[in-house]
Amino acid sequence: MKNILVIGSTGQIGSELTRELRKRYGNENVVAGYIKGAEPTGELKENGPSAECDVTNPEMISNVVKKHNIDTIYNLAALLSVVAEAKPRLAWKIGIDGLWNILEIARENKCAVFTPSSIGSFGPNTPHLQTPQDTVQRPGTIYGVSKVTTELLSDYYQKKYGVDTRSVRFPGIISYVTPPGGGTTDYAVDIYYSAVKGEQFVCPIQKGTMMDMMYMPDALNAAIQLMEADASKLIHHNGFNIASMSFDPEEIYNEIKKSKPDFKMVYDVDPLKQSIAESWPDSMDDSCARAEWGWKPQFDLQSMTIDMLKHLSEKLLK
Ligand code: AKB
Repeated sequence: MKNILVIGSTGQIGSELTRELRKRYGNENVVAGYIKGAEPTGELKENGPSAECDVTNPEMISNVVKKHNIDTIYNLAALLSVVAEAKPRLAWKIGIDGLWNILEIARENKCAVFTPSSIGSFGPNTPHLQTPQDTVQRPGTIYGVSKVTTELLSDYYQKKYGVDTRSVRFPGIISYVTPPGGGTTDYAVDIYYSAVKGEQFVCPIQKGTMMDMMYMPDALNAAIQLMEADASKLIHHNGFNIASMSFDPEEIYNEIKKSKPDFKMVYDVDPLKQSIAESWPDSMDDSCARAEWGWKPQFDLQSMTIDMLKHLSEKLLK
């Protein structure tokens, strides 16, 4: 039996991950952790337990872990890449001081911990094509610095204290449920909203800039499947490359145009987003995740676009 705590349960990934975990493990066994000002509402609040859980407050987390007898923590508290550049100290406080708090509590209470890393953990001198699992990681953003530290600190707790830490490097995640906020890959979500609303899309990323992306159902499966994987088969523990599709703005635009032929896109490149995007991989080699725990994505650009347009139309044009 699992007792799970999702920290950051009202965010882009957290809101859907909490729902999926409740489906698989039972509503009452998954606690939706939130911070003041981002309380769960609707189904997330009503279907199962929730608790205030601020990663910067170790006593608060420890009390929640003990009260609910938690054995697995999904730690999704983080600032995304663009917003982190504006608030580097806060990004570190949440991402790293917060992670330290969680790892200490996990050590004391024997919890497994999932803390996502990102394609942002790579930098300009990482090989950009089919980026290998183990390669140069010298990012130039505070987001990247904190993600490399996340991987290393999680590995350290695994080796030194035997805490069962695991993580993947998420690409840009695309979903129609909760919008992301402050990321470099957000354009690949925003473009679908414009297409469905019948508005022209102003793209902040230059034509030809490739980035890895993933549809939310695959991202959720990756997190849960890795946490369920047989530990004896894992050679890596943290920072698994996972990949399903890689495209530039023209490719996603042209895919949407197959269903929305009148859709228009123009460019107004944001220099910060563009410089971050250029420093990230064009495509990742995820063969270690496939070999060690059976990672296999379901969606490509075409099937994701059909599903996104269908669900967003239902949501926005009711
Ligand atoms: C971001 O753009 O900051 C995130 C990420 C790829 O980690 N979506």
